[in-house]
Amino acid sequence: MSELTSLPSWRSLESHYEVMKGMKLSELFHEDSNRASRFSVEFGDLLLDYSKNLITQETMDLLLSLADECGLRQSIDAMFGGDAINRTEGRSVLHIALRNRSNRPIMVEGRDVMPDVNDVLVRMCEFAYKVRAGEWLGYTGVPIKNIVNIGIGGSDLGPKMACEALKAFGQKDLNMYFVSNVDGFHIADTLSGLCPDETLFIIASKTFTTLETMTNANTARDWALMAFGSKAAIAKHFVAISTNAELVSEFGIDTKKMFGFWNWVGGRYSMCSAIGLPIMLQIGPKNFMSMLDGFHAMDEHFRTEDFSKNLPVIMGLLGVWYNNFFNAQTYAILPYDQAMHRFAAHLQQVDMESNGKYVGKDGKKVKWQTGPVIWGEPGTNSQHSFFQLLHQGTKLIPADFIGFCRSQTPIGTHHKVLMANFVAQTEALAFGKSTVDVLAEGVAPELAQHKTFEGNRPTNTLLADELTPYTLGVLMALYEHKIFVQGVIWNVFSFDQMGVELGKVLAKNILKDFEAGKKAELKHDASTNAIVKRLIERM
Ligand code: G6Q
Repeated sequence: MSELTSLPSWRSLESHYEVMKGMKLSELFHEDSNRASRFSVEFGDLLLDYSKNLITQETMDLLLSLADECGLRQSIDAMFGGDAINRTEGRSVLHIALRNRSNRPIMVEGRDVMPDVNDVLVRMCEFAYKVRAGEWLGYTGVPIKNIVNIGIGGSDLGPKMACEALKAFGQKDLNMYFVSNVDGFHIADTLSGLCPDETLFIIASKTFTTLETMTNANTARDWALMAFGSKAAIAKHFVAISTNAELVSEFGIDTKKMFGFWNWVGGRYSMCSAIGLPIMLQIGPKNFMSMLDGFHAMDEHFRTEDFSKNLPVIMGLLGVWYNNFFNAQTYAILPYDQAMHRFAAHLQQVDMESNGKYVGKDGKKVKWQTGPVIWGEPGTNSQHSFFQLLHQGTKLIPADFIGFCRSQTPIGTHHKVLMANFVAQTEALAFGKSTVDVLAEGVAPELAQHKTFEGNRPTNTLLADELTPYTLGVLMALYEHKIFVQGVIWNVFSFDQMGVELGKVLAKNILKDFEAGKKAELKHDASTNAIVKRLIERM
C-alpha cells in the first residue's frame, strides 16, 4: 500500500475538506430534506443517526474509497480468519472467537479454537450456577455474598463497566467489588465492610505477574489467612483467571479453580473471555450468553455488511475525518444512562491503548495523527460540567450521544427529562442559536454575542430500545470494531501495548531503589534521583 497521505482518496479528502470546513449544518439540512434518513443506519433496534456530522454524500463516498484503498476488507478477513495480525507479538487477534455463537470453526495454527472456548464457558457457567445458588460454600460452610475481583487494566475495566451497566439484571444478594489500584486504600476500603466467610476473590491477571494485581492479591490472601488461620481456606475463597497456570498454582490456587484464556485475546478485548466471570456471576449465565449474542451479532454485521451500511466502518471513518482533516484532538463519548457511567473509561483504554501509537506498521514514524484522546461522562451530569466548552469553546470536539428509549428503572418523569436533554443537546450543538434570535428575545446588545451559539458541532446519535445484556454486547463490539477500522486506516498495530509494558518494567526498577533504601545507588537523571531520594528519606 502506498503511504496513507499519498492515496488518491486522501488527496481528494484534503481538497474536499477545504470546501466542507465552511459548510453549516443548518444549510446542509435545509438543502436536503432527506438528510436525516440518508445518513442513518439501523442494526436491530439500534439506530445510528450520523446526519449531524459535517459531511455530504461526497464526504462519505471519499471516506469509503479510503477504506477500500487502505485494504479494510482484507484486514477484516485476516482478523476473522485467525491470521497473526498482532505482528509485533506474533499473535492472532481473536476476541471474536470468544463470542462466536455460531460455533463456526476458527483456526489458529491449523487448530479450531472453538472447543476450548466452549469448554471454558461451560466451566464458568457451572461455577456461576453454584455460587449464585448458594451452593458454593466458604471455608466455614457459609454461602458467598461478596465477590471481589482483583485485576487492573483489561482485567478490570471491561467487567467493571459491564457489572455497573447491567446491575439491573444482577442477583440482589450478591455484591460485586473491584479492586484495581495498588494504592492500599483501594483494597483496605473494599475489604473493610466485608465478612471473610462470605467473600470470594477472583484474581484476574492474564500474565499473573502484574505488580499491582499481585500486590493486591497477596494482601487479600493475608486477609483470608488471618481470618481463617488455615491455608485450606484459600481453595474455597480464591479462584484465578489467567493464562499462566504455573504462577497460579505457585500463588496457592489449585489450577482446577483456574479459568483460562489464550494469548490471542488482548487484555482490553477480554471481557467475553473468562475475564468476564464477574459479569456472569452478577447477571447469570443466561444473561451473559445474551451479551455474547449481542457481541456476535455486531461481529457478523461488521464482517459481512457492505461498508456503506456498516456501523463500525461508518463511525470509524467519521472519526478519521475529524481527527485527520479537522484536526480534532479529542473525542467525547456521552452515554445518557447512569448505569453506563464506566463506559467511556473502558473505551478510553480500548481505544487509546490500541491506536495511541506513532510508529506505523512499517516501523517508521507516521506522518499523520493517530488515535484521539477519548473521554466522557454520562449525561445529564456532564451538561453541568464540561458542556460549556462543547457549545462555546474554541475546540472542535466530535461526540457520540448514546441513549435508550426505555429506562432500566422507570420512575415518574425521570426518563422523559433525561431523554429530552439527550435530544436537545445534539440539536443545540448542531444548530446553535443565532445573534438575531438572541436579540429578538430582548437580550441587551452588549450581551448578545455571549449568548450566541454558532453550532456546527458534530455528533452521532446512538439510540437503542433498552440497555440489556444483548444491547451492551452490540455496543461494545461496535466500538471495538470502530477502533479496528481506524487502526487499519492509520496503519498502526492496534493489538500490542508497548507503552503499558514499559510502565511495568520502570516501576520495578524504582522499587528496587526503594528496597535498597539509603544504600541505593541512584542512576537516574538528576530530577528522578532527587525525587526517589526524597521518597526514601520520608516514606
Ligand atoms: C490490555 C493491557 C493491559 C493489561 C493489564 C493487566 O490490553 O495489556 O491493560 O490488561 O496490564 O494485565 P494482566 O491481566 O496480565 O495482569
